[in-house]
Amino acid sequence: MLSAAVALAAAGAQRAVALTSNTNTSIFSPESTPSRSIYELSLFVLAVTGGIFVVVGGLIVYAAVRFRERPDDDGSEPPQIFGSNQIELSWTIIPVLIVVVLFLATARMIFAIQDAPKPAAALEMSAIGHQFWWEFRYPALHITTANELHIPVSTDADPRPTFMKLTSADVIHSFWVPRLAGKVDLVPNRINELWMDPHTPGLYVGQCAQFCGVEHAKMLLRVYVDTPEQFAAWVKQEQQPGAQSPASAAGRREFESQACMNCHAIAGTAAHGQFGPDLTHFASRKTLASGAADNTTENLERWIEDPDSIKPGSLMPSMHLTPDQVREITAYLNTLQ
Ligand code: HEC
Ligand SMILES: [Cu+2]
Repeated sequence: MLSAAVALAAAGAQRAVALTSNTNTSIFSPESTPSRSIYELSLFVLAVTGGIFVVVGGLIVYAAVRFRERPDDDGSEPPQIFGSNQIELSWTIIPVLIVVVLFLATARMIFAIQDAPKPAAALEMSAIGHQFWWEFRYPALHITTANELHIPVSTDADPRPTFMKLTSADVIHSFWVPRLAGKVDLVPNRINELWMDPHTPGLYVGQCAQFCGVEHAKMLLRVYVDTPEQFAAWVKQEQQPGAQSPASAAGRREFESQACMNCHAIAGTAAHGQFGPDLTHFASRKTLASGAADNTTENLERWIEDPDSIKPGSLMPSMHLTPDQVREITAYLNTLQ
């Protein structure tokens, strides 16, 4: 009985750890140089403002206690003092100095992050925001993918930072994976930049941080930081056309004869649409529609039947397909590893 309870508690704790380690979006556990600089600056600002809070709060408490009303008070006002150059100068100059220090520390850090040199081994790629999903392109590697970003781990021995250019196809979005880098907006007709050099492989999550329409809250981000071997394998896989089995030929025909192909691209097929996510390796993604649901057969069928049942207001229409058509297309998409 007791051991069962202990086992249950342990399982619960393990699950909690698994959940927090996968969904940690705390700026207080940085894993990359820019986010660490931001974290250190935030501690400095917290220390300065915390010090001010303690001094001001302490003086108020001291004054309230020291000068409280006592039974033997005669009820008269204490002596009133008007004008003191010394006091007025000190409460002007000290805050100005504090603000100048905070400003300089922040400006120095911003410039240090922006001016970081780009090593030859850096990975260059770009992110394009869409309502309500992310497009990721790696021009030098000839890869286009969506929603789940893969980048290599960067260590002191083998530095491979990722330099990202950001823009938008429609409205302003914002890329924020708090453990990896500061928040950077994706603005139409403008290219912003950010870089990150994650030191530990794993999954880092984030989300669109600028309200961009009804489904903004379901525009999540997953960044997989791969070991060099994993990353090389991922690149190799992405450069192939999606594996397809003869058994899914009916689904492929269906996909190519519906409007799907006007909005989606699948390398090696007639589908070259650009409006929606590239589906060439859709089955290798863990989630569907920018993290709106797990990528399972059940969810995928539901999505194809009626995207709004998972993401109300998404820009993919329901195509009113028959259950057979949905099943065939789902089976086909599931082969796109
Ligand atoms: C009018 C354009 C349009 C048409 C037609 C369309 N889609 Fe989409 N599709 C989109 C958009 C836009 C998204 C992204 C939605 C989001 O995440 O908010 C999407 C997302 C998806 C996704 C999820 C992709 C991912 O990476 O998570 C799948 C799968 C998908 N569509 C399959 C289909 C299939 C199958 C058809 C045809 C039956 C189809 N789509 C027709 C625009 C379209
Ligand atoms: Cu957005």
